[in-house]
Amino acid sequence: MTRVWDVPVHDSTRLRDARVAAQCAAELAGLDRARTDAAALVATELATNLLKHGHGGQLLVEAVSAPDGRAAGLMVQIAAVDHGPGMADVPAALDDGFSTAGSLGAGLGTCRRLADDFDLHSVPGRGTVALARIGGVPASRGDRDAGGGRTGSADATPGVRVGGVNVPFQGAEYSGDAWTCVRAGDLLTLMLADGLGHGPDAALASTAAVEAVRGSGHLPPAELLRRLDDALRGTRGAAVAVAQLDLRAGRLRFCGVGNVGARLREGDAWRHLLSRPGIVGTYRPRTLPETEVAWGPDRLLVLHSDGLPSRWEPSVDPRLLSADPAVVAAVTVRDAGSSARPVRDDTAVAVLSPTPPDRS
Ligand SMILES: [Mn+2]
Repeated sequence: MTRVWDVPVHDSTRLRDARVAAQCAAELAGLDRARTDAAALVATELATNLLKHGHGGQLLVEAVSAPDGRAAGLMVQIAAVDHGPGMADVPAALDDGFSTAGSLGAGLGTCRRLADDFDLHSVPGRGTVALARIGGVPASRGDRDAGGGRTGSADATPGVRVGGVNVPFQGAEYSGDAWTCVRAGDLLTLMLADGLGHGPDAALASTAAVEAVRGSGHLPPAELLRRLDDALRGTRGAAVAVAQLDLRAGRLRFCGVGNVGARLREGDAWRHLLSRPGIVGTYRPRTLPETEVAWGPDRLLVLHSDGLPSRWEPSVDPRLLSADPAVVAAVTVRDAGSSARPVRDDTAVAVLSPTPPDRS
């Protein structure tokens, strides 16, 4: 089941919770002592940063798959989300020693050095999302310091990255939503499942979907959904979206059942990819038509559960095209929410995005 630590950070008493969350997620991901310590330090730094620069915010910690589709191990993902004043100069903020609050300026630079993946998106007046992933493989730190992303992985997925965030309803331990990504040959399959309702029974349904997708990444989306329909019998059922990118052909195929959202960015325009009514595991639609579109460097795909209001507005910030996909997901959740329209369900957002040229 998707365990998420949702830590509200509005005073220094929560710094310990941030650290403990990272340690628990590291245990779930099977990290060794050194990487567990790194995750705990990054969580503490990002939480401290929320207090110092963001007027408080939210720290989301979970164990996730690697963004390049590598099969090996889970990573600890730490997302710090705030509605604070933002940063006018992100590169300067990432330099060790820089701080607008006058102390602990080494924080973000330290996070970037310790983490396998680090990204920061900040808009003055809107807020900041800082995202770090810490994995168990101490790969190519020298490469990263030289200015690239993580490089040299033999089975890295060229040209595309996946990532997401999962926010349980009312800070619950488990989310009824889940997403995963599997690679089979040239096919990269992204699946997002929203177990009916929320709570543990919803989490059981979405977890069954994640498990059924593993080892089925060679199936086309519609066929995969039929397999999921069998796998989810006996559970409460789920709404499920499947997007499959053929990396060689540059084509994206989509098929969804139930109330799940899918938005595709094509250059400056966004379009909805439509799902069929139904409930995977309970009520299967008679036909499962697939939508097929071209994929390219100006494309971005957002899959989301109905915790996100259906009328959410995609950000037009061009920097998000080159941002870490989990940053895109976190910004989407943050900017779709409002105190006038409280969330009534788990919210998961998973994003497929092009890899910027300097990282591929
Ligand atoms: Mn839901």
